Amino acid sequence: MTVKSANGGTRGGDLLVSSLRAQGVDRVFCVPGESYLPVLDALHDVREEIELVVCRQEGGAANMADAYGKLTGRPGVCFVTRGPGATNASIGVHTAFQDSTPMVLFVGQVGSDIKDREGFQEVDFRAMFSPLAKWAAEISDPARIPEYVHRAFQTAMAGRPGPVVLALPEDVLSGLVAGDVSPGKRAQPVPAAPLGDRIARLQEMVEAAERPLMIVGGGGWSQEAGRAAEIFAERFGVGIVASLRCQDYVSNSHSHYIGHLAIGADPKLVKRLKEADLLLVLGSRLGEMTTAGYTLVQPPQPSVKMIHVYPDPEELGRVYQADLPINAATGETAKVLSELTPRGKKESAWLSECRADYEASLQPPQRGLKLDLAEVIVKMRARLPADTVVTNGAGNYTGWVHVYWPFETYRSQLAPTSGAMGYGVPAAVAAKLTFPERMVVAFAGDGCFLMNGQELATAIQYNAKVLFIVVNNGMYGTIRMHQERDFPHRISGTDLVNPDFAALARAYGLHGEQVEAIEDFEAALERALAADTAALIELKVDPEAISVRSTITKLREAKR
Ligand SMILES: Cc1ncc(C[n+]2csc(CCOP(=O)(O)OP(=O)(O)O)c2C)c(N)n1
Ligand SMILES: [Mg+2]
Repeated sequence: MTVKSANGGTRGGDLLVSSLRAQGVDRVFCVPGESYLPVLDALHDVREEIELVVCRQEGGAANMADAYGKLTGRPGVCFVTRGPGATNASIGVHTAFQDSTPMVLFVGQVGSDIKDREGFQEVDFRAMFSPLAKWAAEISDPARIPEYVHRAFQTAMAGRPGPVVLALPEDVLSGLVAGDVSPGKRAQPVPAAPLGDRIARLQEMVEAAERPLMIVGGGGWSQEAGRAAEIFAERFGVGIVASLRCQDYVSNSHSHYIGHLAIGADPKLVKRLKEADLLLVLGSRLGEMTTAGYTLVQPPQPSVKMIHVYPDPEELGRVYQADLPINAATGETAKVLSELTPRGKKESAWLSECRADYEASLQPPQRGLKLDLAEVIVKMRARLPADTVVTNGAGNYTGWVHVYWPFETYRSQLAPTSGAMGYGVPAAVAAKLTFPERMVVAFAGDGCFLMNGQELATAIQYNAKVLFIVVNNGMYGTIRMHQERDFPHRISGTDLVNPDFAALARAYGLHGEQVEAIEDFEAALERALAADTAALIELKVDPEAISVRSTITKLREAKR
């Protein structure tokens, strides 16, 4: 494929858009800026091929690109303007980095002729994004646009996936490239296969173990990889544990799935983890949240035997010195593992007990609340399809979603392991645009919702029929929980005075209503599902029920 030049050359903006098409890009998320007008102009010519989703804040746009990357495995693309746009978008870059999501963020930049004078909104984006992105660069010559775009896509998907940032000086976008030019080849990620001798050793170690557990997580997964991991677990009698917010990597109804590690993990699962005599860590970094602050598995030399499979060799041995490090893609490794034949099958009463604990944890205790979020989630899960995409951001409300919503299919959960508030609303809009046939539910706390609630306008503009659930407890609950634990009764900076969320939703053009008692929830849900537009249900919950397992009173008493 070549791009024909006309009137003496091809404009940089057109070449950039042709290069995006060469990468198979079908949708880009943006907030416009005068710094990249030639790109917007070029997108006008291909509006049938590339949908331009215009957002209301760059944090929303970047989170949408992250969600697109998570759902498709190909980089989500986002365009923002210079300093103010880039600083707003940086939250999405950080999330994509922590979540190993492929993403390419394009940032407008001042013209090369005035560079380094701190011109209007000028920032050194290479320096700004270097700790947040896998690669941050600035294109200096329009003729090299296809080369940079190809490398950006390749880098975003290679090894441990992640975000790439490319700055676009104005003159590069408006400059002309003479002659016919190639927009470049489509990037092809090359997943590394595990070495045979390592897999043989892995098999020996798994077969020698009495209580082996596999911890799944990280980037580069797929429905097939999850299924392969399940087959291996079944054949070798290995329990499966999900890392923080990776529950949807395997089917939670699978006989070998035993729960997930998260902030405030189920104490029974924590006990099981401590009883395990082998950990097969597949794709997870075993981060701070998954390991309860590096206490469940202690670096640098864990007391339990450990096999660590990871796509980036530099991660192996960085925090954990595993007994058997394996540098390979998780999907490739899962496939190889699923093809192994065990030498004798072990029945494990211990594993059956682990599974029984997990199943019991799905039943919420009676807390005697007028509106118990646990009951709401159980009702929603029963009513909605198993492949519903569930999104959330950060806040204690996410705890209920994680505990009481069992996931069945890969990427039915979009939730930032970076713990970034404001993720769920834009991620849900992007999910609905990516998979219009799937049900999409965004859960958000009252705090979390208002960090990107403006994207309700985007949901309406693009007819993304998302169901938003706002869990209103009148506070930044997570922080209040820590506050009451450390400084009981001394409420400082954690109370919120909220708008009427249902009325706010209606003002945006959504169906909006408020629920205060569990007996009213199901009817409200039906009305929301029947609405012609996106819908929002505000749940007025009791702030006393501060978390899945605790109350404000209990926290205060514990400190006495
Ligand atoms: C962008 C961002 N800012 C601040 C925080 C710190 N933080 C974590 S949870 C939380 C409160 C969340 O409140 P809300 O959404 O109302 O949920 P709740 O805990 O009340 O259920 C805050 C402020 C964060 N994680 N992300
Ligand atoms: Mg709250």
